[in-house]
Amino acid sequence: MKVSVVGLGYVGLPLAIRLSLLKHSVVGIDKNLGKINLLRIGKLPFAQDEPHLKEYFKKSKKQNNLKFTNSFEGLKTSEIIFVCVDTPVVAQKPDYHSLFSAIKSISKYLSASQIIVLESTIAPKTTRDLIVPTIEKNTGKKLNNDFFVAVAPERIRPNYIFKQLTTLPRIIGVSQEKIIPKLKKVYSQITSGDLDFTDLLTAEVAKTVENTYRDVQIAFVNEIALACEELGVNVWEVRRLVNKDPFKDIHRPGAGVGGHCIPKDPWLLVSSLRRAKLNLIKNARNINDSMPNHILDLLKSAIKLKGQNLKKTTVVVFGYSYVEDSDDTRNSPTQSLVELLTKNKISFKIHDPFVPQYKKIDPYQLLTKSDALVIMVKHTNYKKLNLSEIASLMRTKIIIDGRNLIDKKKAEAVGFLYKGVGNV
Ligand code: SAJ
Repeated sequence: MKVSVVGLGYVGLPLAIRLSLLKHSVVGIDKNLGKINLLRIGKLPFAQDEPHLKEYFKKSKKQNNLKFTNSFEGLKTSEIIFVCVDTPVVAQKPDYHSLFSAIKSISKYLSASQIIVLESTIAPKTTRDLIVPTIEKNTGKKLNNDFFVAVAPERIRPNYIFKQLTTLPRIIGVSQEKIIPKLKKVYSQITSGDLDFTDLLTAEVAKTVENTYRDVQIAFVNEIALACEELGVNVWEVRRLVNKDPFKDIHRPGAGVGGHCIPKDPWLLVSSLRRAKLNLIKNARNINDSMPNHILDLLKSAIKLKGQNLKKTTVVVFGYSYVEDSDDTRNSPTQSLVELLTKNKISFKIHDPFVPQYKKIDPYQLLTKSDALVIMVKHTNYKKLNLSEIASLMRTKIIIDGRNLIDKKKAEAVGFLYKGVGNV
């Protein structure tokens, strides 16, 4: 089948490669010419460490059935146009600049009976109230006569992209049932997971709800962590005991919630409503967004306990990406912590083994003569840290553990003052 993928990011590029390996004729479109030029010469513009991405990209290049371009003209002959552009949230409201720029460019070349599939996560009612009217206005075509629309929200996570793309079930909302067979054909090739067909609005709601649900679950355990700190118990032991109950699944407390999904999807859901207040959901967002502040509070109390002057303290922050073993820094909690440290005039250095600007310097060198180590991301590399060596290098021995990376007793055994989220 001839298909196009618009937006070649963490979602679109793997999808385009997957479709090419499935022998479709694919046009990969992105307005960023720099990215297109890199892809044309077989270079990955991002996620170089993503499992399988390099290998599958190379394989797909050999097949010569995936063309990269910044022109939308190539989609004229596509039966399906997958839209995978970013849909960020700014000040708790959807920012659809990329989405509308893509929709307008697609409209210029839309021909007959094409299916536009929205894989980007969008607020409920966006397709019906914004996207379809924009296409009809720009083309004079009519939905379900001249073109069709589907909402098939992506379900991938950096570091597990191909595993999730090829196995997770997919929700597919359709503008008309007659496009189900064609979508069933292509998506049953993409993933071995169930395909659940529904209407456009239900698909939009289900996607925003699934990530909102996760955000509330994480906020719950972050709040329990604060309670455990006050009560003087270890939240991780409480979590272990509670999760022995097979019907419980308490998530992991930590230094905050980042990424391109969880922090924004609750606001997409909230933005679609006029009456329902969703107070629990808004509070959960605020709790998760406050965790970097809590990290700062733990740091300040540790420095005070050690009788140090905050302004003369050097802090080393481990982890800048939003999640372990990934270079993806979107909405990273460490970004918020850095702003707080700067505001409090606390000098800091950052290390991250995956993020280009922070991976070059040796972490032990960075820690030399520093006063506090703040762990924000549980990168696998950090699990091999030599605690006694670090203790001998640091000026003041403080560890603030935002991800339960370090064993508190082992840290204290080599002289650290250890404070972890939910385990102080
Ligand atoms: N986090 C916690 N505690 C947890 C889980 C995550 O603090 O118990 C933090 C992480 O450190 C990170 C953020 O939340 O900063 C998001 O982590 P995530 O594991 O949810 O990873 P995401 O953002 O890539 O979430 C995606 C979502 N998938 C899609 O949107 C398709 C989410 O619905 C999945 O549940 C998640 O991947 C997953 O579990 O794979």
